[in-house]
Amino acid sequence: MGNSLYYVTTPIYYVNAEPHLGHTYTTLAADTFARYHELVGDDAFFLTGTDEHGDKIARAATEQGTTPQLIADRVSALFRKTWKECGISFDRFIRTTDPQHVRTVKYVLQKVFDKGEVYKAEYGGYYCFGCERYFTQTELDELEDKVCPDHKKPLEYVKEENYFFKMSKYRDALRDYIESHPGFIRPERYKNEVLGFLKEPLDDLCISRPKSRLTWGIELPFDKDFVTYVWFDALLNYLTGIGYPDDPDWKVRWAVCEHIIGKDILKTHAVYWPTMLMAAGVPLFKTLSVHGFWKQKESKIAKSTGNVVRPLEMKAKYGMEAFRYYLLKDMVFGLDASYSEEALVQRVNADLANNLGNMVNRVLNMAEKYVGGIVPQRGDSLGEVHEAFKKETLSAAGNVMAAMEEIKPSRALDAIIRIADSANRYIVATEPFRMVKDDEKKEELEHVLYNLLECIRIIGILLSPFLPRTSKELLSRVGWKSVEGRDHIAAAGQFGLLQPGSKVYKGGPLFDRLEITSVTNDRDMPKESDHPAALIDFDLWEKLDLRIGLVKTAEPIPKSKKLLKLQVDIGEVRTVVAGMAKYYAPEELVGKSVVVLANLKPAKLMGIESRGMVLAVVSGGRGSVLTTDRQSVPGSKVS
Ligand code: ME8
Repeated sequence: MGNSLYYVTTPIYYVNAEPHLGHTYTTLAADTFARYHELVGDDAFFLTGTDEHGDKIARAATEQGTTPQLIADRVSALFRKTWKECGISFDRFIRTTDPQHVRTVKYVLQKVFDKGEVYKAEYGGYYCFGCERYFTQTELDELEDKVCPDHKKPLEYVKEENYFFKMSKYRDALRDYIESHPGFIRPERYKNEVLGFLKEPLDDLCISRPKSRLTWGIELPFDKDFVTYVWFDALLNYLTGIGYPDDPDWKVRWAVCEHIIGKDILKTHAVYWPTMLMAAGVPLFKTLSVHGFWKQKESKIAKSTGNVVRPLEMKAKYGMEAFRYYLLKDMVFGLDASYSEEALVQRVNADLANNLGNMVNRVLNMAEKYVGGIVPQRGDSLGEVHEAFKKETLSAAGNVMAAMEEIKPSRALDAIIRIADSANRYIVATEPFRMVKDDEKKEELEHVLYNLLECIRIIGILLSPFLPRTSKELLSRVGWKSVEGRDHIAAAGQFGLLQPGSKVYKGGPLFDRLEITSVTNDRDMPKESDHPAALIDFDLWEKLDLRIGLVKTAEPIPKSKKLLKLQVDIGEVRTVVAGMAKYYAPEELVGKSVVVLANLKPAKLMGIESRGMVLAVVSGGRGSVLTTDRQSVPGSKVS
């Protein structure tokens, strides 16, 4: 861990339902893992998207009197927008209707067909349109009536000629693989469940649908009368997402791939998918991490049950940070959890408003009142109580890392909240408010406040994967410039990094206390305090050489997700590296009139010398370059 690659995926969601709580949990969990890996210095790539083909969508289109493509476009855009508004840091949003994906699916189908892994046969059986699959005889034997236990809809008897993948022959190889790779499916209970299925004979898998029944799918490259089965199409998104088969780098990302899924799609991911990969001659992904289900009043929360919890409504009501905290804290990864707004309110009030929020408030208040709003001097070792507090604080980083290694985000949050507890106890034990009255205690008072500010800094760093906005806010209040990657996590394992004399900001309460009756009033916690930026002299302003630049060319920088290389005409043509790759396709920037800080010292970024900086703003998760609203001549001075 640290300085390596990481690749995390969510299931791609069907476009027959709008984003709900269940989708949000998985996507938040993946976001937290991606951010955690970035925190420890890994280069993380995070893929999510939508699953758009198949019977389900074709039927929904017929019911709604529209076309599958229109439904897919609308709902896919809604998922994307929802994740953006929830602050989810995905790197790529994939759609199974993307031409690149269609090519990948055809490529793999042809490959397995050529290897003789696929045959044509007639098959009749009971089919669930919700699950998009036939039920096996064993499953049918377990049902009292022929009704799908998940979708509560009668199974339909379907008989037709189709193509089959020889999945049965991989049963032993898969079982051996799972047994010899302990972390392949986790938590353990799901691994055992899969080994349980594999005790029974495995059937071959029907991988096509005749076009006479379904046209909304990817055509088989070897038979134009059929489209491929939705799971054969959908699962391959994980490979398309990293450029398989054309991008030679796909293999390195693939080797570190972690799929995060809910337990409903365990069989497709733990049996269909690895056997498909074996047949296609592709190595297996690294880990399948499976979480349980959120339930509300004893039913699964999903579209079919009608209990829809919409993430953006929760954000508007309670704030995204509060919603994130509750979901990550109250579900033990792997087990089911029950959802209620009462529990959310209680959890957030207890942990964030009372415990963490009050502690931060008290400390920053004291820093302002007793030491003039700056980081005070740290004293030398002043005794047991101080050392014990430092030790407890420093143990948190290790505990968080250990919990995350075991996919226990809830336990990691516990470890962080425990430091806030311990800071509250430290305040009670040392009573800084009494020390202030005693001149002889000045050094100790400063030492206590220094330690408490350090503790806030460490909490701020450790919270970054879980509560990114709170983390930023805490760090900026104690005046900590953020450090990227490996150095960042290292800074959570050390005391004494805050610079005495630097400014701290008290700000308002970090979290409002929530009430269950809160109604929609677009709130987002934590509140960002209005930090006064340091004032500068006119002289300094005059030294800035800001000019209008015309972007002549823009190109991606290999191996960088963030940077683009631009040639900008600012009266002369300069190479400028800009961190805009997440927000713009290179060609979108070409021809734009931008604002360039021309006299910034040259710097090397990814081996390229950048001479200047393009000004931009990131707001609401979207980046935008600054431009002028009338045509200006390249090189004109901005004043
Ligand atoms: O299955 N609690 O898509 P889907 C927790 N397209 N998580 C839940 C949940 C709940 N109550 N309800 C849903 C599909 N989820 C396929 C996947 S992947 C190649 C294709 C989450 O829209 C959970 O992650 O039905 C579950 O696995 C997923 O949503 C199912 O999403």
